[in-house]
Amino acid sequence: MSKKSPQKEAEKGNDTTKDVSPEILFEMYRNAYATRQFELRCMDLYRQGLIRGYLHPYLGEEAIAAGACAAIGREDYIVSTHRGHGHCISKGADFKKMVSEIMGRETGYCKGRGGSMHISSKEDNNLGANGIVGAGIPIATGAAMGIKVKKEKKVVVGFFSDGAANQGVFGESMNFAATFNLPVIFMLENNHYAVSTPVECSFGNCDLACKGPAFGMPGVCVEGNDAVEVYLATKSAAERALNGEGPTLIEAKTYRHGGHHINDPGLYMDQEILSQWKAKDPLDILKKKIKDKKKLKTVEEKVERELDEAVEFAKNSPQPSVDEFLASIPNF
Ligand SMILES: Cc1ncc(C[n+]2csc(CCOP(=O)(O)OP(=O)(O)O)c2C)c(N)n1
Ligand SMILES: [Mg+2]
Repeated sequence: MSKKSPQKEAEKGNDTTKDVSPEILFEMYRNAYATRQFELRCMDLYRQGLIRGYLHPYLGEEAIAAGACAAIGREDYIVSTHRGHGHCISKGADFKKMVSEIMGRETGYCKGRGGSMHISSKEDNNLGANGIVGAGIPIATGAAMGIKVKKEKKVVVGFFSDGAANQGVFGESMNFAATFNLPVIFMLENNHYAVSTPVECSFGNCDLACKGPAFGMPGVCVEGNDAVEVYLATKSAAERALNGEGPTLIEAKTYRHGGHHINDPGLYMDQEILSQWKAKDPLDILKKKIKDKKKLKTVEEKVERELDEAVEFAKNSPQPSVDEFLASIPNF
């Protein structure tokens, strides 16, 4: 199994921060910080028994959603995954509705019926998380086909990870998108694991960006812990798509900061590699690129206040009504 130093991998390339406006840097930091804090609060709520089911933290991967969503417009679409809180937040989701949904409360995005893996928000053009690995990829492709048929100037970013890239539907969607020149960006979050299976054990070629040209589209590999790199790659892929030049595959290399889900201690993870990735934390990387440290602090405090309010709101929200649920079942 290869033990390439992620730090060395990250050190390649020039500093591209000058290509990004201070407003975008702040937007990305706000969303990455909010995601980190959101996940920590959810993990705490889970351990208190206030969240049921599964919880897949996005800790360590925050820069990908923050960078990609900052590069597209509100009118553009995203499709998310089971590890989707960062995608929702970065696309503009409401914290109160998110926490409520995850806690199974009536005030949540799906009235508490969906939970962590089924958040979608029409108002943000977030077509939804998905508990079925890989299932978001054809949804993103279909949405892009819809855009093309309606002759709209929009783009779709479909997020998924390495495990999903080994599903058959990945190849079918990539081929379909390339054949019909669709405005879709396949955002492959290569966090190096599908549950406990490392990419080295499930791919003959671990540089997953190579799958782009194989299907007839560019394949770009970026440092996924650097929001600026993700932003710039997404921006140029979006321009390509909007110019009618078709889809792009972006492989953003990253690493989970823990196990697959909250109850997985991740004992199978190589601790040396994990600590190397933790040393290049996405929030620290972004923070270093922002000069106005005072404003950073203000952004952090505002996010924390809003998240605390959201948790209180969700705790005080009603559980879904059993009568309404039963009434929704035909012939019950
Ligand atoms: C079709 C399908 N097969 C298996 C599972 C069980 N499962 C849930 S998450 C997961 C791993 C997904 O790995 P990856 O796509 O790399 O996403 P990551 O967890 O790394 O974000 C598996 C196998 C599932 N939910 N759906
Ligand atoms: Mg993965």
